[in-house]
Amino acid sequence: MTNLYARLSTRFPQDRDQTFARLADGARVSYADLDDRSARYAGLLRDLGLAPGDRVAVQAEKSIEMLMLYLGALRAGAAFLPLNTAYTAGELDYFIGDAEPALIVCDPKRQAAIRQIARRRGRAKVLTLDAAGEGSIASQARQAAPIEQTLELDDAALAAILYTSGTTGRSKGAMLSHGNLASNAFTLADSWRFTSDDVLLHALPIFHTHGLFVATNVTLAAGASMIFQAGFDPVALRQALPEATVLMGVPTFYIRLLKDAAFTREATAHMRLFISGSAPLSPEIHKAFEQRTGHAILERYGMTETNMNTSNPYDGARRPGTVGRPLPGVDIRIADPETGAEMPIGEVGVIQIRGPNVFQGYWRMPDKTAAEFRDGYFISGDLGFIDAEGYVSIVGRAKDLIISGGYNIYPAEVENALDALPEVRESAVVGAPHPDMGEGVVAVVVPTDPGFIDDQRLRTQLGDQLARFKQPRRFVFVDQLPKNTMGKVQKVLLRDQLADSFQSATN
Ligand code: MCA
Ligand code: AMP
Repeated sequence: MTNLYARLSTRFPQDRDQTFARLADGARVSYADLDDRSARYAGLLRDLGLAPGDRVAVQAEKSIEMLMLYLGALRAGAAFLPLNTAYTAGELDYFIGDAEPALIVCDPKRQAAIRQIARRRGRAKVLTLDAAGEGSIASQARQAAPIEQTLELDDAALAAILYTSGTTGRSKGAMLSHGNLASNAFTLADSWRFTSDDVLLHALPIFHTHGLFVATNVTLAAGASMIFQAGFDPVALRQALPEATVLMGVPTFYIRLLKDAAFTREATAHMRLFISGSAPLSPEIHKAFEQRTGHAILERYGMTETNMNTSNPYDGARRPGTVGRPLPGVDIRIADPETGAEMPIGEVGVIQIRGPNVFQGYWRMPDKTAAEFRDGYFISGDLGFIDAEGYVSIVGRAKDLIISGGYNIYPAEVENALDALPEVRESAVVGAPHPDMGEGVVAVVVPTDPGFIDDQRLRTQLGDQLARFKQPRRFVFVDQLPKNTMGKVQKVLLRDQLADSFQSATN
C-alpha cells in the first residue's frame, strides 16, 4: 500500500466523526466528510478521463475544497500541480505549456484568460473554484460517484509537481512521488510528537510544500485536526491560539506576531509547539519570542525538491541560528563546492541531501536533474556546516536566490523581465535585508537613456509579467554595473552597497 492517501488514512481516527478541520465560518469538516469528499473528487477526475500521472493544475484561493481536490487527486493517482495565486497570465502560460495538464482549476475571475492559454497550449479542460470553495469543479464533485477504491500505486508514482524557479530564470517542475511525501509526513509527525489531540493552526498558503505537505500531511499522518484560516492575519491567529496546539510559519509570521502586544505568555499558554521554516529565522527573533512567550521556536530546513531535511529536536536544545540535525533516514553531507570532496566538521561547504524524501527529478529535464545530483546526493545550493553535535547551520547560498517572506525569487527571472523593457539597457537584481520579509528585492538599473529615473514606468510594465512578490521594491539607477574582469556583475559588492535599502522600510 503506497498510495499516500491510503497510508495516511491508516492513521485517521477510528471514530471518523472526529474533526479534521474547523473553518473560519464555524463549519466543521470531519474525517468522514474528508473521506467522502475526496473520494468524490477522485471519482470526478476518473470520470473526466484523467489517467494516473495526468496533471491537475490548480490556481485557486485557499479553501478546504482545494485540499479535498488535492486528496482526491492522490486517490485517483493524478499529479497535483498547485500554482501561486500571485502568478500572472504570462507566468501561467509557461507552467501550463510545460506541464501540459489534463485539467486546470482556476478562480472564476481568471477563467477567460486561462481558457485562452489552455486553448493555445493543449487540450486541458478548465473548471473553477473560488475562495468560498464554490465553482464548477465543486458542484461537479458533489454530483460525482465516489471512487470505490483508492488507486494502488508504486512508491515512485508521481503525486505532485511543484515549480521552483531556476538560476537561469526558467522554472523547473520538481516531481514528488507518493513515497517521497509519505516518508516525510510520518517522519515529521513522529519527530514533532504529533498525536490525534493536536490542533494545528493553519495560516500558510496551500500551493507550496510548507502549507500543503508539511502542514496538511503531518496533520493527517497523526489523525489530528486543524484550524483552517484563509491566510496570515495576526489578530485571527491570536484569537485561535487558546484552541490550538501547534503553529507552523515562516519567519515573517513570528516577526509580525511579536509586534502585537497582546501576544503574550498567557495568550500562548495552550500551545505545545511553534515551528519555523522556509527562510532563516534570526537568533534575535528566536530569543525575543522565547522571552515573550516561554516557547523556543523549533526551526527546520527544507526545500521543494527534498521536503524537510533537518529539524531542531523536540526534546533537547533548539539552537537559535541552526536548523537542527538531519531527520531520521535523511543523510546530509557538506561538500567542497569546487571539488565535491566531503568537508570536515565545522567547515563551510554546499549542503547535499540523500534519502527517501528526495524528489524524482525535474519534469522533462533529465540533464538538469543529473547535473544537480552527485553520488546520489542532491546538491541543495545552500552553504552551511555541521558542528560536532550534528547541528546544521546555513550560512549563505551558492545559488543566486532571494527569499522574501518565505517566497523564493530568482534574480535572473526579474533581470530578464527588466532587460526586455526598452527603457533598460541592463540590470542586476539583489536581495537586501528587510525587517519584515527577511529580504527585499532591489533592482539596479542602467537605463537606455542616461538620466531616466522613472521607476513607476518600469513597475507598471513589470505588473503584467511578474507576480507582485517578485517585483523590485526599490529601484536604483546607475551609469554602469560593477563587473569583474570576466564581465560578470559583482553582486557581492552590490549587496554590500545596498544593505541599508530597507532600514526604515515600511514597504
Ligand atoms: C505578499 N507580498 C509579498 C509577499 N507576500 N512581497 C514580497 N514577499 C512576500 N512574501 C506583496 C503583496 O502582494 C502586497 O503587494 C505587499 O507585498 C504587501 O502585502 P502584505 O499584506 O504585507 O503581505 P501578506 O499578504 O500579509 O503576506 C505576507 C506573508 C505571505 C504572510 C508573509 O507572503 C506568506 O504567507 N508567506 C508564506 C510563504 C510560504 O508559505 N512559503 C513556503 C514555501 P501590494 O501591496 O502591491 O498589493 S515552501 C519552502 O520554502 C520550503 C520547502 C520550506 O522549507 O518550507
Ligand atoms: P524552496 O525552493 O521554496 O523550496 O526553498 C528552499 C530554500 O529555502 C532552501 O534551499 C533554503 O535556501 C531556504 N530555507 C528553507 N528553510 C530554511 C531555514 N530554516 N533556514 C534557512 N533557509 C531555509
